[in-house]
Amino acid sequence: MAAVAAVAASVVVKHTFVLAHLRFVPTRSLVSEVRIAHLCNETLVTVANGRLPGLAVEVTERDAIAVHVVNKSPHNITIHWHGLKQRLNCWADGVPSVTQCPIRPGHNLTYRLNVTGQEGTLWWHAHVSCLRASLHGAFVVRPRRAYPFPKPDKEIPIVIGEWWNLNLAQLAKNMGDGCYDDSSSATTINGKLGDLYNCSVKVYWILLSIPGKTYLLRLVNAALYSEYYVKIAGHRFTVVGADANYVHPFATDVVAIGPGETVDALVVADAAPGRYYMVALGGQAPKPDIQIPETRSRATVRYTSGGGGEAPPPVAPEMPDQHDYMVSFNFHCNMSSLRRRHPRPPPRADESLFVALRMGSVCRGGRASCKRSGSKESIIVETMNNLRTLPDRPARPFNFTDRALIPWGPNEAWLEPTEKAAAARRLRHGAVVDVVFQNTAVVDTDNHPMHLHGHDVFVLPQGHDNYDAARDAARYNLVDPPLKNTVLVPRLGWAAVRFVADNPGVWYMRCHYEFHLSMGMAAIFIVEDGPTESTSLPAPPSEFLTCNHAHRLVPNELYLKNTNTTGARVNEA
Ligand SMILES: *[C@@H]1O[C@H](CO)[C@@H](O)[C@H](O)[C@H]1NC(C)=O
Ligand SMILES: *[C@@H]1O[C@H](CO)[C@@H](O)[C@H](O)[C@H]1NC(C)=O
Ligand SMILES: *[C@@H]1O[C@H](CO)[C@@H](O)[C@H](O)[C@H]1NC(C)=O
Ligand SMILES: *[C@@H]1O[C@H](CO)[C@@H](O)[C@H](O)[C@H]1NC(C)=O
Ligand SMILES: *[C@@H]1O[C@H](CO)[C@@H](O)[C@H](O)[C@H]1NC(C)=O
Ligand SMILES: *[C@@H]1O[C@H](CO)[C@@H](O)[C@H](O)[C@H]1NC(C)=O
Ligand SMILES: *[C@@H]1O[C@H](CO)[C@@H](O)[C@H](O)[C@H]1NC(C)=O
Ligand SMILES: [Cu+2]
Repeated sequence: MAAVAAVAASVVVKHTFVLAHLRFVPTRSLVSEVRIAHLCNETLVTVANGRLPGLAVEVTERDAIAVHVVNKSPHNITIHWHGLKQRLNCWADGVPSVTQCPIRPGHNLTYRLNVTGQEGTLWWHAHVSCLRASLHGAFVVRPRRAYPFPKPDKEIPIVIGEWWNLNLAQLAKNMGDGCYDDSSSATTINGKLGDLYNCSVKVYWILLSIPGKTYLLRLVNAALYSEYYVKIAGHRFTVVGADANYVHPFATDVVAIGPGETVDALVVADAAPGRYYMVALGGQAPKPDIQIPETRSRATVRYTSGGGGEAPPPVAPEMPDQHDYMVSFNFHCNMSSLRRRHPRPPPRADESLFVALRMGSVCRGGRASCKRSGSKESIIVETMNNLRTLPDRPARPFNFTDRALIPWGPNEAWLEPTEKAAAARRLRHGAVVDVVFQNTAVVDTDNHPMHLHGHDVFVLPQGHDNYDAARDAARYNLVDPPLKNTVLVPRLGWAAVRFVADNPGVWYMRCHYEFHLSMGMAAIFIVEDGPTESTSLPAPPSEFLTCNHAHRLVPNELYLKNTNTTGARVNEA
């Protein structure tokens, strides 16, 4: 009876996404939500339903959702439902050539989704290289019962993104050709550039705060390139969730959010009535690493009783240094899961992987040897230990976080050689898997937001420098580690995660910096079927059975037959 009641209580939410090409026309006046001024120029972008960001999908936990995607753009498209666990439903995960064939121009596809046991903020985005910069939106899952904190008076999605003057298909092509010199033209907050850019809407009002009320900000970082530090002058955040899992509430004046991450934070409108800037500042590794121009945008928070024509200028927050990566490290270390809502991790792992995240280079034209260290003879790639089977450890360990390797140059050329390979690893159903992601100083020293599809991971701890099993495994938090789908692996440090491989299917694990992904920082976990029908992956929907009507797909083997993943592997020669 309980099961029947649960089904009866859930609602089928239906959405239609019409993907189209829109030309944003420069204008200096804010006439409507869609006529946005973008840096005094016209750029052709692909968007859903004519909006940037796209529609926020809003559902209640346990709803069934059907999203009908009609592709009227000239590109092959898939839509990934970022962070949805997609239990027994990897077919709707939206990874081209891994779980489905892309939706070709003029074609359409219905994604059938369920959200069970997840509450908070997720998001959706195109899973075709750089097009996700304009094809994305929030995916809000409200609780069926109550929030584990006082009910907010209002909820506001805040999607941080990037605007590119460069055509996004061209950007993807440049990356495919080994060119990583492009950088975004502007940072956006809910698609708006704010008042720091030319030809932009002079002011973007983000809230109309009513004194004393509590607002739930649902923050999403949809950017291709940058982690962001977010502050609101005169206000503090109480972080209550991340990646659609509740965290033990903690107060902070700055939110650090990596690409692919989401953060739910309460803000009380308790400042003096007036106007306050909300600023999103892109963080980056300090010199001598290669630098990109500073990225920053701002919106204005206004109280209903404040801000008339002659009002004083908005108060600006004091932002951290864009190079102070400890802001991000501290923020992420302050997360722990809300114990009354989430389970403890299993006490021990069945399998342990040590994955060194690093760059390398491959010779152009498939040659065996070439000049490295930035020579045109080689292409820079990203690697994850990579062998065809994603081995347990890197083939050639080195002092991963040796500062002498910064900046990139001839002194690390010997570490560069790698090869292209597709990295996949089979996992037994129910296996408890530990992955230690070790960041390295080879070529650059970015944080890496590592995103696993189909599962949340417990972030046991993170630390600086080289992981030391004898010392660090003893410090694992097995009581209340936060549950995430994207773990930010700190620069010159490491993060250890644990997950239960209980969702049969083919699941992507990738870095959420788009240029790192395009350079090959991706691998596949193939989770085997369990012993019963209810632990086995059903057959794919009939419309998924063919790519170009060429070959029939077999569950769990789609990836192996049809991969175009470009994981690189360490050359052991
Ligand atoms: C507008 O875009 C074109 C083509 O990308 C470029 O040549 C031109 O410099 C841009 N103009 C401005 C004002 O940014
Ligand atoms: C779309 O993908 C198909 C393979 O599924 C390929 O043949 C075709 O060239 C692609 N079209 C575009 C516009 O990229
Ligand atoms: C979706 O595709 C089917 C089969 O190709 C077609 O019959 C139908 O008209 C399409 N629907 C829309 C809304 O484009
Ligand atoms: C989603 O849930 C509904 C109701 O429980 C069920 O009928 C449907 O098959 C589920 N869909 C998927 C894709 O799992
Ligand atoms: C705005 O335009 C002026 C004049 O063209 C230029 O000097 C300035 O650098 C531009 N500012 C930004 C932020 O692009
Ligand atoms: C939590 O954040 C504060 C700053 O808000 C920082 O001082 C502190 O070190 C952080 N705690 C941990 C465990 O990192
Ligand atoms: C690794 O490099 C760091 C920083 O350059 C250095 O402090 C440390 O001693 C090195 N460790 C080993 C084992 O060589
Ligand atoms: Cu990365």
